[in-house]
Amino acid sequence: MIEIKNEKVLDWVRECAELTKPAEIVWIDGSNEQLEALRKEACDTGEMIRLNEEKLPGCYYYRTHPKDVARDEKRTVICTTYQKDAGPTNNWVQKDEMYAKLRPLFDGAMKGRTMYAIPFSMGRPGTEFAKIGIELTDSLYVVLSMNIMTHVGEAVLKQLNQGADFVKCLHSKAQIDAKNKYIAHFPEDNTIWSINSAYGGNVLLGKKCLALRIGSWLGRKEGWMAEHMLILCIENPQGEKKYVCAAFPSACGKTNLAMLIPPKHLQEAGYKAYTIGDDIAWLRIGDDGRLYAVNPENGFFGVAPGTNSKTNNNALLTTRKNTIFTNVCRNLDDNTVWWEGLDQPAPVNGEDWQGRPWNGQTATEKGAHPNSRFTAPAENCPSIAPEFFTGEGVPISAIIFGGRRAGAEPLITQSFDWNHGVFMGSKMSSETTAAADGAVGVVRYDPMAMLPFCGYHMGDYFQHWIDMGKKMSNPPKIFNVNWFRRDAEGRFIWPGFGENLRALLWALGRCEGKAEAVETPLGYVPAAGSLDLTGLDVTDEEMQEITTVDKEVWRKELDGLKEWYAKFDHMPDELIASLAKLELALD
Ligand code: SAT
Ligand code: MN
Repeated sequence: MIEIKNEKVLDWVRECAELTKPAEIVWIDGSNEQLEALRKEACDTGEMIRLNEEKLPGCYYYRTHPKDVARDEKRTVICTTYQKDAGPTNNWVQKDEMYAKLRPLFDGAMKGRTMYAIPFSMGRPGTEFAKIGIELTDSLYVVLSMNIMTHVGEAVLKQLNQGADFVKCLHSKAQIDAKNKYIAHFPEDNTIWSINSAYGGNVLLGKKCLALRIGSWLGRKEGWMAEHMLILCIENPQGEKKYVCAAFPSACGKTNLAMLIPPKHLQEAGYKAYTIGDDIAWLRIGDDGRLYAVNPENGFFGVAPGTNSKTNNNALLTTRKNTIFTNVCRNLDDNTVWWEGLDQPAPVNGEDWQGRPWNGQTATEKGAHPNSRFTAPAENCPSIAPEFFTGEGVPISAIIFGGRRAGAEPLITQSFDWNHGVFMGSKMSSETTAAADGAVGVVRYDPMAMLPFCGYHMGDYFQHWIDMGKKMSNPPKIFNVNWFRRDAEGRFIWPGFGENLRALLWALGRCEGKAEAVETPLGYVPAAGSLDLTGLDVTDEEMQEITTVDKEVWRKELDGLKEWYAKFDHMPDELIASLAKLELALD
């Protein structure tokens, strides 16, 4: 391994080691030899289980503490000098106070353990978008997962030795003590401290912590954007490639949309879809005045339940090798994995996500946790785009916002312009999911799907969106979608999954001034007949229901929206104006 000579790095690692007192420090260079040895060690200690080598080569099973199975938003904190910089939607603790509170918890937390130092890059090392981090951790699961999710290897070590700046990420699973769990961000210091959790979103610090919370802070400072968005490439029969970004809250189908397989008749017509990212996009303005996106990650941390050959065959195939499964159900007969919604028979001789005997024929409880996950290399994905491997940005034609709402929000709405699109994002709401601790199915505002991930004052964040719009001569068009409308019986009206391409093609049609639309108070919705419904089992009445704006419903929504806006001590004038315009249009 290349020896680290960067004094700043060495000083910081020494400082963290003095605090956490590990028995030894091991640097991770990303070599397969080292990783193989660590995988073996993780299996020897029982931390991980090696799965069936023929059916799932290179795959491992991992289980977290039953109370440590999702992101913990209550324990996620933004620590700045002044509260005004964290804003009304973040948990805030004054940064010096937080260091003082956390230091005793980290003191000796790694005693008798190994501290692994993982230099990593979000974004391909050396590209314009890339940012380096170093995560110090006492968890082998974190080491092995970071190796899948981020870019680890010599290129990063070389950059550090050339003096590259880095985000300081410190993690200790400590005692997995829920009462002392904190995921603390110090954006003013480029620092993240996470303790007493071993769940992905709380501990793979390159992901939500660096690429979104610290990233959004840096993006505002440096003039770019860090967003909770998938990136998808759609190729038309003429071979033209168009790129879209889409922001949905956790566990609302980003991975499925990112890996969508076009409906048969569109495939036959020559449409193709390619995956660039499924969770995070970093966006910059190009010299041509367009917005360019990269996926800073190197793997997928996807929700397992519900993934099957029909909903997302590409994801399923992605997980057939070199994947870590967390909190799914294990089939003891052939040492493979299973989850609810998988189109394979449930094991009769299984072990549930908590390690208890589980029989798919008699079980009354779930075999896999609803937020059980796979951590899989992006290169495994059959639909991965060549652009993913260059790390250069792709020009974005459309930005899609979307939440999970049984009513109110139409299937697809186009904003009147960029600023109105920012308003659309600011009013996004969605039913909560198992991806975060707490109740499931409660509607909450989740602007741009960034409520849990914006590292600063959300009013300033909206302003940053407005400002970015001003700097672009050719900004993406902005849309809002809702795949989750339900009928009176509670059934989903829109088929979703691959069929969502139909709505995206309408959106791309709008970008080219082709598809027909009708103006409503919320924006433009598809005119009757403008959305391709070939072969779909949706009636005209149902289409009508999901593409019209119910003014009565929206007058009630407006009350909630005003309350939501009132939370902010400042909001861009452009958004206040859009809200007023909506109110007027609903009258
Ligand atoms: O658990 S993660 O935060 O990494 C995934 C998600 O909730 O979006
Ligand atoms: Mn996410």
